[in-house]
Amino acid sequence: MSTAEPARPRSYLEEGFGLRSWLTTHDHKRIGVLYGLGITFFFFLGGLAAALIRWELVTPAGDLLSAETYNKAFTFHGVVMVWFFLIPSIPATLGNFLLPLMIGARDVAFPRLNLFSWYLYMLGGLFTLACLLLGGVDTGWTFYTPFSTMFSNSHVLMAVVGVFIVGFSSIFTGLNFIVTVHTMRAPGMTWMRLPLFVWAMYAVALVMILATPVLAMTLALIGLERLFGVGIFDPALGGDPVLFQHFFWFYSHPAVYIMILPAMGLVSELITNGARRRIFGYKFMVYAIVGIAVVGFLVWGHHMFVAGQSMYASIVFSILSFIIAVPSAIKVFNWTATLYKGDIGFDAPMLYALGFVGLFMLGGLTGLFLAAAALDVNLTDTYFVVAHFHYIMVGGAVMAYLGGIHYWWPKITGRLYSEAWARFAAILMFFGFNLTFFPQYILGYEGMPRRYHEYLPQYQVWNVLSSAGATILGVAYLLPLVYLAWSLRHGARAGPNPWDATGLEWQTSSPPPPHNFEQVPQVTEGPYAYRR
Ligand code: HEM
Ligand SMILES: [Cu+2]
Repeated sequence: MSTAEPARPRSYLEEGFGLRSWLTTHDHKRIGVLYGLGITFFFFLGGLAAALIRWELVTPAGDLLSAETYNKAFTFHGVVMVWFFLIPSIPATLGNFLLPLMIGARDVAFPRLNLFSWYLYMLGGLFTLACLLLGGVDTGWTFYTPFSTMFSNSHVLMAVVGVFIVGFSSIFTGLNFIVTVHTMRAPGMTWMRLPLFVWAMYAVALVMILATPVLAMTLALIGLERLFGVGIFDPALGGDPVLFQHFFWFYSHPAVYIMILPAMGLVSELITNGARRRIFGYKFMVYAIVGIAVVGFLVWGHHMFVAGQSMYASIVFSILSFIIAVPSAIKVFNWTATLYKGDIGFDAPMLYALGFVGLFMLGGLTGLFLAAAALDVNLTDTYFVVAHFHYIMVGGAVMAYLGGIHYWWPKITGRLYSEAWARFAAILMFFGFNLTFFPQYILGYEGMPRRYHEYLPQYQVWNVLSSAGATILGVAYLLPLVYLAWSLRHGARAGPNPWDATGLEWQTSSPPPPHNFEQVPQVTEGPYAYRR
Protein backbone atom coordinates (compact mmCIF):
# COMPACT_ATOMS: atom_id res chain seq x y z
CA MET A 1 0.00 0.00 0.00
CA SER A 2 1.40 3.41 -0.75
CA THR A 3 0.10 6.67 0.54
CA ALA A 4 0.11 9.77 -1.60
CA GLU A 5 2.04 12.39 0.29
CA PRO A 6 0.88 15.96 0.57
CA ALA A 7 3.46 18.66 1.32
CA ARG A 8 5.65 17.01 3.95
CA PRO A 9 4.58 18.16 7.43
CA ARG A 10 7.20 19.35 9.88
CA SER A 11 8.92 16.28 11.31
CA TYR A 12 9.86 15.45 14.89
CA LEU A 13 13.48 16.19 13.94
CA GLU A 14 12.58 19.78 13.06
CA GLU A 15 10.86 20.47 16.36
CA GLY A 16 13.92 22.22 17.74
CA PHE A 17 17.58 21.80 17.00
CA GLY A 18 19.37 22.72 20.21
CA LEU A 19 20.76 20.27 22.74
CA ARG A 20 18.18 21.53 25.21
CA SER A 21 15.29 20.62 22.98
CA TRP A 22 16.61 17.05 22.91
CA LEU A 23 17.49 16.72 26.58
CA THR A 24 14.07 17.93 27.72
CA THR A 25 11.99 16.22 25.06
CA HIS A 26 8.91 14.16 25.90
CA ASP A 27 8.58 12.79 22.37
CA HIS A 28 8.92 8.98 22.36
CA LYS A 29 10.68 9.20 18.99
CA ARG A 30 13.38 11.52 20.24
CA ILE A 31 13.80 9.46 23.39
CA GLY A 32 14.24 6.38 21.19
CA VAL A 33 16.99 8.20 19.30
CA LEU A 34 18.66 9.26 22.58
CA TYR A 35 18.71 5.64 23.71
CA GLY A 36 20.12 4.70 20.33
CA LEU A 37 23.08 7.01 20.88
CA GLY A 38 23.65 5.65 24.39
CA ILE A 39 23.59 1.99 23.46
CA THR A 40 25.80 2.55 20.41
CA PHE A 41 28.42 4.10 22.67
CA PHE A 42 28.26 1.19 25.10
CA PHE A 43 28.25 -1.37 22.31
CA PHE A 44 31.60 -0.18 21.03
CA LEU A 45 33.01 0.18 24.54
CA GLY A 46 31.98 -3.39 25.35
CA GLY A 47 33.34 -4.42 21.95
CA LEU A 48 36.74 -2.98 22.83
CA ALA A 49 36.84 -5.21 25.91
CA ALA A 50 35.91 -8.19 23.71
CA ALA A 51 38.75 -7.36 21.33
CA LEU A 52 41.20 -7.37 24.25
CA ILE A 53 39.89 -10.77 25.39
CA ARG A 54 40.21 -12.28 21.93
CA TRP A 55 43.68 -10.85 21.29
CA GLU A 56 44.89 -12.24 24.63
CA LEU A 57 43.66 -15.67 23.56
CA VAL A 58 45.64 -15.75 20.30
CA THR A 59 48.47 -17.50 22.16
CA PRO A 60 48.25 -20.09 24.96
CA ALA A 61 50.40 -17.96 27.27
CA GLY A 62 49.01 -15.02 29.20
CA ASP A 63 51.17 -12.51 27.42
CA LEU A 64 48.96 -9.55 26.55
CA LEU A 65 46.93 -9.12 29.75
CA SER A 66 47.64 -10.18 33.32
CA ALA A 67 45.20 -12.66 34.84
CA GLU A 68 43.67 -9.84 36.86
CA THR A 69 43.22 -7.49 33.90
CA TYR A 70 41.79 -10.34 31.86
CA ASN A 71 39.18 -10.99 34.57
CA LYS A 72 38.28 -7.32 34.55
CA ALA A 73 38.04 -7.28 30.75
CA PHE A 74 35.49 -10.12 30.54
CA THR A 75 33.53 -8.73 33.48
CA PHE A 76 33.31 -5.28 31.95
CA HIS A 77 32.42 -6.82 28.60
CA GLY A 78 29.58 -8.86 30.12
CA VAL A 79 28.16 -6.12 32.32
CA VAL A 80 28.16 -3.55 29.53
CA MET A 81 26.84 -5.81 26.80
CA VAL A 82 24.04 -7.32 28.89
CA TRP A 83 22.72 -4.33 30.81
CA PHE A 84 23.82 -1.34 28.82
CA PHE A 85 23.43 -2.70 25.32
CA LEU A 86 21.29 -5.80 24.83
CA ILE A 87 18.54 -5.30 27.38
CA PRO A 88 17.75 -1.74 26.31
CA SER A 89 18.67 -2.29 22.64
CA ILE A 90 15.46 -3.22 20.84
CA PRO A 91 12.85 -2.18 23.43
CA ALA A 92 14.29 1.18 24.44
CA THR A 93 15.32 2.36 20.97
CA LEU A 94 13.11 0.76 18.32
CA GLY A 95 10.37 -0.10 20.83
CA ASN A 96 10.16 3.46 22.04
CA PHE A 97 10.20 4.82 18.53
CA LEU A 98 7.76 2.36 16.99
CA LEU A 99 5.33 1.14 19.62
CA PRO A 100 3.10 4.24 19.61
CA LEU A 101 3.35 4.53 15.82
CA MET A 102 2.40 0.90 15.32
CA ILE A 103 -0.72 1.11 17.47
CA GLY A 104 -1.75 4.49 16.10
CA ALA A 105 -1.05 6.51 19.27
CA ARG A 106 0.42 9.97 19.73
CA ASP A 107 3.00 8.94 22.32
CA VAL A 108 3.53 6.48 25.15
CA ALA A 109 1.26 6.72 28.19
CA PHE A 110 3.79 8.46 30.45
CA PRO A 111 6.13 10.60 28.34
CA ARG A 112 7.89 12.22 31.32
CA LEU A 113 8.55 8.85 32.93
CA ASN A 114 9.94 7.78 29.57
CA LEU A 115 12.48 10.62 29.59
CA PHE A 116 13.26 9.90 33.25
CA SER A 117 14.02 6.27 32.30
CA TRP A 118 16.58 7.50 29.81
CA TYR A 119 18.25 9.65 32.46
CA LEU A 120 18.35 6.61 34.78
CA TYR A 121 19.98 4.63 31.99
CA MET A 122 22.63 7.31 31.54
CA LEU A 123 23.21 7.61 35.30
CA GLY A 124 23.68 3.85 35.61
CA GLY A 125 26.09 4.07 32.69
CA LEU A 126 28.08 6.80 34.45
CA PHE A 127 28.53 4.56 37.49
CA THR A 128 29.75 1.77 35.27
CA LEU A 129 32.22 4.11 33.58
CA ALA A 130 33.36 5.37 36.98
CA CYS A 131 33.92 1.76 38.03
CA LEU A 132 36.08 1.25 34.96
CA LEU A 133 38.10 4.42 35.58
CA LEU A 134 38.70 3.44 39.21
CA GLY A 135 40.20 0.14 38.08
CA GLY A 136 37.26 -2.09 37.20
CA VAL A 137 35.61 -5.14 38.68
CA ASP A 138 36.67 -8.79 38.38
CA THR A 139 33.71 -10.96 39.45
CA GLY A 140 32.24 -11.81 36.06
CA TRP A 141 28.89 -10.34 35.03
CA THR A 142 27.21 -12.90 37.32
CA PHE A 143 28.65 -11.34 40.55
CA TYR A 144 28.82 -14.78 42.21
CA THR A 145 29.07 -14.72 46.01
CA PRO A 146 30.91 -15.06 48.34
CA PHE A 147 33.69 -13.86 46.01
CA SER A 148 31.85 -10.65 45.14
CA THR A 149 30.84 -9.87 48.72
CA MET A 150 33.81 -11.01 50.82
CA PHE A 151 36.91 -11.56 48.72
CA SER A 152 37.13 -9.45 45.59
CA ASN A 153 39.16 -6.30 46.15
CA SER A 154 37.94 -4.66 42.95
CA HIS A 155 35.16 -2.07 42.65
CA VAL A 156 32.19 -4.37 43.03
CA LEU A 157 29.89 -1.84 44.68
CA MET A 158 30.34 0.76 41.99
CA ALA A 159 29.35 -1.77 39.32
CA VAL A 160 26.46 -3.11 41.38
CA VAL A 161 25.07 0.40 41.91
CA GLY A 162 25.28 1.06 38.16
CA VAL A 163 23.32 -2.09 37.33
CA PHE A 164 20.84 -1.41 40.14
CA ILE A 165 20.04 1.99 38.68
CA VAL A 166 19.76 0.82 35.09
CA GLY A 167 17.33 -1.85 36.31
CA PHE A 168 14.83 0.85 37.24
CA SER A 169 15.10 2.31 33.77
CA SER A 170 14.02 -1.06 32.46
CA ILE A 171 11.16 -1.39 34.97
CA PHE A 172 9.75 2.04 34.08
CA THR A 173 10.04 1.37 30.37
CA GLY A 174 8.13 -1.87 30.86
CA LEU A 175 5.43 -0.10 32.85
CA ASN A 176 5.08 2.53 30.16
CA PHE A 177 4.72 -0.04 27.39
CA ILE A 178 2.10 -2.08 29.22
CA VAL A 179 -0.11 0.92 29.98
CA THR A 180 0.37 2.24 26.44
CA VAL A 181 -0.71 -1.00 24.78
CA HIS A 182 -3.69 -1.36 27.11
CA THR A 183 -5.04 2.15 26.84
CA MET A 184 -3.84 3.88 23.69
CA ARG A 185 -4.58 1.59 20.74
CA ALA A 186 -6.28 3.32 17.82
CA PRO A 187 -9.93 2.50 17.08
CA GLY A 188 -10.14 -0.95 15.52
CA MET A 189 -6.68 -2.02 16.72
CA THR A 190 -7.83 -5.10 18.61
CA TRP A 191 -5.40 -7.39 20.42
CA MET A 192 -5.40 -9.92 17.60
CA ARG A 193 -4.63 -7.19 15.08
CA LEU A 194 -1.48 -6.05 16.88
CA PRO A 195 1.73 -6.42 14.89
CA LEU A 196 3.94 -9.17 16.36
CA PHE A 197 6.55 -6.57 17.25
CA VAL A 198 4.00 -4.93 19.55
CA TRP A 199 3.12 -8.29 21.09
CA ALA A 200 6.80 -8.90 21.73
CA MET A 201 7.17 -5.47 23.36
CA TYR A 202 4.16 -6.21 25.53
CA ALA A 203 5.46 -9.62 26.62
CA VAL A 204 8.94 -8.29 27.27
CA ALA A 205 7.49 -5.44 29.31
CA LEU A 206 5.75 -7.98 31.56
CA VAL A 207 9.01 -9.85 32.08
CA MET A 208 10.83 -6.58 32.77
CA ILE A 209 8.53 -5.47 35.54
CA LEU A 210 8.23 -8.93 37.12
CA ALA A 211 11.87 -10.06 36.99
CA THR A 212 13.94 -6.89 37.36
CA PRO A 213 12.87 -6.14 40.97
CA VAL A 214 14.40 -9.49 41.97
CA LEU A 215 17.68 -8.36 40.46
CA ALA A 216 17.48 -5.06 42.34
CA MET A 217 16.89 -6.90 45.60
CA THR A 218 19.76 -9.31 44.97
CA LEU A 219 22.17 -6.48 44.19
CA ALA A 220 21.05 -4.67 47.36
CA LEU A 221 21.82 -7.82 49.36
CA ILE A 222 25.32 -7.93 47.86
CA GLY A 223 25.76 -4.39 49.15
CA LEU A 224 24.51 -5.37 52.61
CA GLU A 225 26.89 -8.29 52.92
CA ARG A 226 29.87 -6.51 51.43
CA LEU A 227 29.46 -3.28 53.39
CA PHE A 228 28.15 -4.50 56.71
CA GLY A 229 29.08 -8.18 56.84
CA VAL A 230 25.44 -9.27 57.17
CA GLY A 231 25.54 -13.03 56.54
CA ILE A 232 23.31 -13.80 53.60
CA PHE A 233 25.43 -15.58 51.02
CA ASP A 234 28.80 -16.24 52.73
CA PRO A 235 28.81 -19.61 54.55
CA ALA A 236 31.40 -18.29 57.01
CA LEU A 237 28.77 -15.79 58.15
CA GLY A 238 25.97 -18.35 58.16
CA GLY A 239 24.78 -17.53 54.63
CA ASP A 240 24.24 -19.70 51.55
CA PRO A 241 26.05 -19.06 48.25
CA VAL A 242 23.60 -21.21 46.29
CA LEU A 243 20.82 -18.88 47.45
CA PHE A 244 22.61 -16.15 45.51
CA GLN A 245 22.58 -18.25 42.37
CA HIS A 246 18.86 -18.87 42.79
CA PHE A 247 18.19 -15.14 43.12
CA PHE A 248 20.53 -14.19 40.32
CA TRP A 249 19.20 -16.68 37.78
CA PHE A 250 15.60 -16.10 38.78
CA TYR A 251 16.17 -12.72 37.18
CA SER A 252 18.82 -13.58 34.64
CA HIS A 253 17.17 -16.45 32.86
CA PRO A 254 14.02 -14.38 32.19
CA ALA A 255 16.49 -11.65 31.24
CA VAL A 256 17.77 -13.78 28.37
CA TYR A 257 14.20 -13.63 27.11
CA ILE A 258 14.16 -9.89 27.65
CA MET A 259 16.97 -9.95 25.11
CA ILE A 260 15.52 -12.42 22.60
CA LEU A 261 11.73 -11.84 22.63
CA PRO A 262 11.99 -8.37 21.08
CA ALA A 263 14.26 -9.85 18.42
CA MET A 264 11.67 -12.51 17.63
CA GLY A 265 8.92 -9.95 17.21
CA LEU A 266 11.11 -7.71 15.10
CA VAL A 267 12.25 -10.49 12.78
CA SER A 268 8.63 -11.46 12.18
CA GLU A 269 8.07 -7.97 10.74
CA LEU A 270 11.12 -8.23 8.49
CA ILE A 271 10.31 -11.71 7.20
CA THR A 272 6.68 -11.04 6.38
CA ASN A 273 7.69 -7.92 4.46
CA GLY A 274 10.75 -9.50 2.82
CA ALA A 275 8.69 -12.48 1.61
CA ARG A 276 5.65 -10.36 0.67
CA ARG A 277 3.47 -12.85 2.52
CA ARG A 278 1.16 -12.78 5.50
CA ILE A 279 2.91 -14.25 8.55
CA PHE A 280 2.20 -17.96 8.83
CA GLY A 281 0.22 -18.85 11.97
CA TYR A 282 -0.17 -15.37 13.47
CA LYS A 283 -2.10 -16.64 16.49
CA PHE A 284 0.45 -19.32 17.24
CA MET A 285 3.16 -16.70 17.03
CA VAL A 286 1.32 -14.68 19.66
CA TYR A 287 0.80 -17.70 21.93
CA ALA A 288 4.45 -18.66 21.50
CA ILE A 289 5.62 -15.19 22.54
CA VAL A 290 3.44 -15.22 25.63
CA GLY A 291 4.31 -18.87 26.36
CA ILE A 292 8.05 -18.13 26.26
CA ALA A 293 7.58 -15.14 28.56
CA VAL A 294 5.74 -17.28 31.14
CA VAL A 295 7.79 -20.51 30.99
CA GLY A 296 10.96 -18.38 30.98
CA PHE A 297 10.33 -17.88 34.70
CA LEU A 298 10.43 -21.61 35.46
CA VAL A 299 13.80 -22.79 34.14
CA TRP A 300 16.44 -20.83 36.07
CA GLY A 301 17.74 -23.95 37.84
CA HIS A 302 19.39 -25.14 34.60
CA HIS A 303 22.24 -22.78 35.46
CA MET A 304 22.83 -24.67 38.71
CA PHE A 305 23.10 -28.33 37.75
CA VAL A 306 26.57 -28.52 39.29
CA ALA A 307 26.03 -26.01 42.08
CA GLY A 308 24.84 -28.56 44.63
CA GLN A 309 21.16 -28.23 43.81
CA SER A 310 18.97 -31.23 44.67
CA MET A 311 19.01 -33.89 41.99
CA TYR A 312 15.20 -33.89 41.88
CA ALA A 313 15.15 -30.14 41.32
CA SER A 314 17.63 -30.63 38.49
CA ILE A 315 15.40 -33.20 36.83
CA VAL A 316 12.43 -30.82 36.97
CA PHE A 317 14.46 -27.88 35.66
CA SER A 318 15.86 -30.04 32.89
CA ILE A 319 12.38 -31.08 31.73
CA LEU A 320 11.07 -27.52 31.91
CA SER A 321 14.04 -26.32 29.85
CA PHE A 322 13.15 -28.81 27.15
CA ILE A 323 9.56 -27.57 27.24
CA ILE A 324 10.57 -23.96 26.65
CA ALA A 325 12.26 -25.00 23.44
CA VAL A 326 8.83 -25.89 21.99
CA PRO A 327 7.46 -22.35 21.50
CA SER A 328 10.86 -21.28 20.13
CA ALA A 329 10.68 -24.11 17.63
CA ILE A 330 7.13 -23.10 16.67
CA LYS A 331 8.44 -19.67 15.83
CA VAL A 332 11.26 -20.99 13.67
CA PHE A 333 8.78 -23.25 11.89
CA ASN A 334 6.38 -20.37 11.23
CA TRP A 335 9.10 -18.06 9.90
CA THR A 336 10.16 -20.81 7.53
CA ALA A 337 6.57 -21.46 6.49
CA THR A 338 6.12 -17.73 5.85
CA LEU A 339 9.01 -17.89 3.39
CA TYR A 340 7.50 -20.87 1.59
CA LYS A 341 6.31 -19.75 -1.86
CA GLY A 342 7.11 -16.19 -0.86
CA ASP A 343 8.36 -13.58 -3.27
CA ILE A 344 11.61 -13.27 -1.35
CA GLY A 345 13.78 -10.18 -1.70
CA PHE A 346 17.30 -10.00 -0.34
CA ASP A 347 17.54 -6.45 0.88
CA ALA A 348 19.76 -5.83 3.90
CA PRO A 349 16.97 -6.17 6.52
CA MET A 350 16.00 -9.54 5.07
CA LEU A 351 19.63 -10.71 5.10
CA TYR A 352 19.79 -9.90 8.79
CA ALA A 353 16.47 -11.65 9.40
CA LEU A 354 17.51 -14.82 7.60
CA GLY A 355 20.84 -14.75 9.44
CA PHE A 356 18.90 -14.44 12.67
CA VAL A 357 16.78 -17.52 12.00
CA GLY A 358 19.77 -19.76 11.24
CA LEU A 359 21.95 -18.54 14.08
CA PHE A 360 19.15 -18.52 16.63
CA MET A 361 18.39 -22.11 15.69
CA LEU A 362 21.99 -23.21 16.30
CA GLY A 363 21.98 -21.36 19.61
CA GLY A 364 18.66 -22.83 20.67
CA LEU A 365 19.57 -26.39 19.70
CA THR A 366 22.81 -26.25 21.67
CA GLY A 367 20.73 -24.90 24.57
CA LEU A 368 19.04 -28.29 24.53
CA PHE A 369 22.44 -30.00 24.90
CA LEU A 370 22.99 -27.87 28.00
CA ALA A 371 19.50 -28.51 29.31
CA ALA A 372 20.28 -32.23 29.44
CA ALA A 373 21.64 -32.30 32.98
CA ALA A 374 24.07 -35.17 32.50
CA LEU A 375 25.64 -33.55 29.44
CA ASP A 376 25.78 -30.18 31.16
CA VAL A 377 28.06 -31.60 33.87
CA ASN A 378 30.69 -31.87 31.17
CA LEU A 379 29.87 -28.75 29.22
CA THR A 380 29.16 -26.21 31.95
CA ASP A 381 31.81 -23.54 32.40
CA THR A 382 33.41 -24.47 29.09
CA TYR A 383 33.53 -22.53 25.85
CA PHE A 384 30.51 -24.51 24.72
CA VAL A 385 28.35 -22.34 26.97
CA VAL A 386 30.06 -19.22 25.66
CA ALA A 387 29.29 -20.29 22.10
CA HIS A 388 25.69 -21.19 22.98
CA PHE A 389 24.74 -17.85 24.41
CA HIS A 390 26.63 -15.83 21.85
CA TYR A 391 24.80 -17.60 19.05
CA ILE A 392 21.57 -16.48 20.67
CA MET A 393 22.54 -13.08 21.96
CA VAL A 394 24.86 -11.89 19.17
CA GLY A 395 23.84 -14.08 16.24
CA GLY A 396 20.23 -13.65 17.31
CA ALA A 397 19.52 -10.45 19.18
CA VAL A 398 22.24 -8.21 17.70
CA MET A 399 21.49 -9.36 14.14
CA ALA A 400 17.82 -8.64 14.68
CA TYR A 401 18.54 -5.23 16.17
CA LEU A 402 20.69 -4.27 13.18
CA GLY A 403 18.09 -5.63 10.78
CA GLY A 404 15.53 -3.44 12.50
CA ILE A 405 17.75 -0.38 12.40
CA HIS A 406 18.13 -0.84 8.64
CA TYR A 407 14.45 -1.54 8.04
CA TRP A 408 13.18 1.49 9.97
CA TRP A 409 16.13 3.81 9.23
CA PRO A 410 14.19 5.59 6.42
CA LYS A 411 11.30 6.08 8.86
CA ILE A 412 13.51 7.36 11.68
CA THR A 413 15.74 9.66 9.63
CA GLY A 414 13.83 10.19 6.39
CA ARG A 415 16.88 9.05 4.42
CA LEU A 416 17.89 6.00 2.41
CA TYR A 417 21.29 4.37 2.97
CA SER A 418 23.50 2.60 0.46
CA GLU A 419 21.91 -0.81 -0.09
CA ALA A 420 25.12 -2.30 -1.52
CA TRP A 421 27.19 -1.36 1.52
CA ALA A 422 24.44 -2.55 3.82
CA ARG A 423 24.30 -5.97 2.18
CA PHE A 424 28.06 -6.24 2.23
CA ALA A 425 28.18 -5.43 5.95
CA ALA A 426 25.43 -7.95 6.76
CA ILE A 427 27.22 -10.74 4.89
CA LEU A 428 30.61 -9.87 6.38
CA MET A 429 29.02 -9.90 9.83
CA PHE A 430 27.51 -13.32 9.28
CA PHE A 431 30.85 -14.68 8.14
CA GLY A 432 32.84 -13.02 10.94
CA PHE A 433 30.32 -14.14 13.53
CA ASN A 434 30.50 -17.81 12.59
CA LEU A 435 34.27 -17.77 12.37
CA THR A 436 34.39 -16.28 15.86
CA PHE A 437 31.93 -18.49 17.65
CA PHE A 438 31.67 -21.83 15.87
CA PRO A 439 35.23 -22.81 16.91
CA GLN A 440 34.17 -22.11 20.51
CA TYR A 441 31.65 -24.97 20.38
CA ILE A 442 34.51 -27.27 19.44
CA LEU A 443 36.82 -25.83 22.09
CA GLY A 444 34.18 -26.30 24.75
CA TYR A 445 33.39 -29.79 23.59
CA GLU A 446 37.12 -30.59 23.83
CA GLY A 447 37.12 -29.26 27.38
CA MET A 448 38.55 -25.74 27.27
CA PRO A 449 37.18 -23.91 30.33
CA ARG A 450 35.87 -20.34 30.10
CA ARG A 451 37.19 -17.33 32.02
CA TYR A 452 40.96 -18.15 32.00
CA HIS A 453 43.61 -15.99 30.36
CA GLU A 454 45.86 -18.99 29.55
CA TYR A 455 45.10 -22.36 27.98
CA LEU A 456 46.73 -25.63 26.93
CA PRO A 457 48.65 -25.42 23.60
CA GLN A 458 46.37 -28.04 22.00
CA TYR A 459 43.57 -25.46 21.88
CA GLN A 460 45.49 -22.82 19.96
CA VAL A 461 44.32 -23.43 16.39
CA TRP A 462 40.65 -22.93 17.14
CA ASN A 463 41.46 -19.91 19.28
CA VAL A 464 43.41 -18.25 16.49
CA LEU A 465 40.50 -18.80 14.11
CA SER A 466 38.11 -17.38 16.68
CA SER A 467 40.23 -14.27 17.22
CA ALA A 468 40.57 -13.76 13.48
CA GLY A 469 36.80 -14.00 13.17
CA ALA A 470 36.36 -11.48 15.96
CA THR A 471 38.57 -9.00 14.16
CA ILE A 472 36.51 -9.37 10.98
CA LEU A 473 33.32 -9.04 13.01
CA GLY A 474 34.64 -5.86 14.61
CA VAL A 475 35.27 -4.30 11.18
CA ALA A 476 31.82 -5.38 9.99
CA TYR A 477 30.20 -3.65 12.98
CA LEU A 478 32.02 -0.41 12.18
CA LEU A 479 30.70 -0.27 8.61
CA PRO A 480 27.05 0.65 9.36
CA LEU A 481 28.32 3.43 11.60
CA VAL A 482 29.96 4.97 8.53
CA TYR A 483 27.36 4.49 5.77
CA LEU A 484 24.41 5.25 8.03
CA ALA A 485 26.04 8.47 9.21
CA TRP A 486 26.82 9.27 5.59
CA SER A 487 23.18 8.78 4.61
CA LEU A 488 22.07 11.41 7.12
CA ARG A 489 23.54 14.09 4.88
CA HIS A 490 23.86 12.49 1.49
CA GLY A 491 21.20 9.78 1.39
CA ALA A 492 18.23 10.18 -0.94
CA ARG A 493 14.99 11.25 0.74
CA ALA A 494 12.77 8.36 1.71
CA GLY A 495 9.07 8.42 0.97
CA PRO A 496 6.61 7.44 3.68
CA ASN A 497 6.74 3.75 2.74
CA PRO A 498 9.95 2.71 0.92
CA TRP A 499 9.46 -1.03 1.60
CA ASP A 500 5.87 -1.03 0.40
CA ALA A 501 5.01 -2.39 3.83
CA THR A 502 1.78 -2.72 5.76
CA GLY A 503 1.53 -1.29 9.28
CA LEU A 504 0.48 2.08 10.64
CA GLU A 505 4.03 3.38 11.04
CA TRP A 506 4.33 3.41 7.24
CA GLN A 507 1.17 5.47 6.76
CA THR A 508 2.62 8.64 8.20
CA SER A 509 5.41 10.70 6.69
CA SER A 510 9.13 9.92 7.06
CA PRO A 511 10.32 11.18 9.50
CA PRO A 512 6.96 11.34 11.28
CA PRO A 513 5.52 14.61 12.57
CA PRO A 514 5.78 15.26 16.35
CA HIS A 515 2.36 13.80 17.06
CA ASN A 516 2.76 10.92 14.64
CA PHE A 517 -0.51 11.11 12.70
CA GLU A 518 -2.41 14.01 11.20
CA GLN A 519 -5.62 12.12 11.94
CA VAL A 520 -6.19 9.23 14.32
CA PRO A 521 -5.93 6.12 12.10
CA GLN A 522 -8.85 3.72 11.87
CA VAL A 523 -7.86 0.06 11.73
CA THR A 524 -10.10 -2.22 9.70
CA GLU A 525 -8.05 -5.40 9.20
CA GLY A 526 -5.40 -7.60 10.78
CA PRO A 527 -1.67 -7.02 10.25
CA TYR A 528 0.38 -8.13 7.24
CA ALA A 529 -2.22 -7.83 4.50
CA TYR A 530 0.32 -8.61 1.80
CA ARG A 531 -0.82 -9.92 -1.53
CA ARG A 532 -0.88 -13.55 -0.47
C1 HEM B 1 16.47 -18.06 23.71
C2 HEM B 1 17.39 -17.31 24.21
C3 HEM B 1 18.50 -17.82 25.10
C4 HEM B 1 19.45 -17.04 25.62
C5 HEM B 1 19.58 -15.57 25.40
C6 HEM B 1 20.31 -17.85 26.43
C7 HEM B 1 21.39 -17.38 27.14
C8 HEM B 1 22.19 -18.10 27.97
C9 HEM B 1 23.28 -17.61 28.74
C10 HEM B 1 23.69 -16.18 28.85
C11 HEM B 1 23.86 -18.63 29.37
C12 HEM B 1 25.14 -18.58 30.19
C13 HEM B 1 25.02 -18.50 31.63
C14 HEM B 1 26.37 -18.34 32.27
O1 HEM B 1 26.84 -17.19 32.41
O2 HEM B 1 26.96 -19.36 32.64
C15 HEM B 1 23.09 -19.75 29.04
C16 HEM B 1 23.30 -20.95 29.54
C17 HEM B 1 22.42 -21.93 29.40
N1 HEM B 1 21.37 -21.98 28.50
FE1 HEM B 1 20.69 -20.58 27.37
N2 HEM B 1 19.89 -19.12 26.37
C18 HEM B 1 18.78 -19.13 25.56
C19 HEM B 1 18.07 -20.19 25.21
C20 HEM B 1 18.21 -21.36 25.77
C21 HEM B 1 17.38 -22.49 25.52
C22 HEM B 1 16.24 -22.52 24.50
C23 HEM B 1 17.82 -23.44 26.37
C24 HEM B 1 17.31 -24.81 26.59
C25 HEM B 1 16.17 -25.29 26.19
C26 HEM B 1 18.94 -22.93 27.10
C27 HEM B 1 19.64 -23.62 28.05
C28 HEM B 1 20.74 -23.16 28.70
C29 HEM B 1 21.41 -23.88 29.76
C30 HEM B 1 21.02 -25.24 30.31
C31 HEM B 1 22.47 -23.10 30.20
C32 HEM B 1 23.43 -23.40 31.33
C33 HEM B 1 24.76 -23.79 30.83
C34 HEM B 1 25.76 -23.96 31.96
O3 HEM B 1 26.15 -22.96 32.58
O4 HEM B 1 26.18 -25.08 32.17
N3 HEM B 1 19.17 -21.67 26.71
N4 HEM B 1 22.08 -19.42 28.16
CU1 LIG C 1 18.92 -19.94 31.45
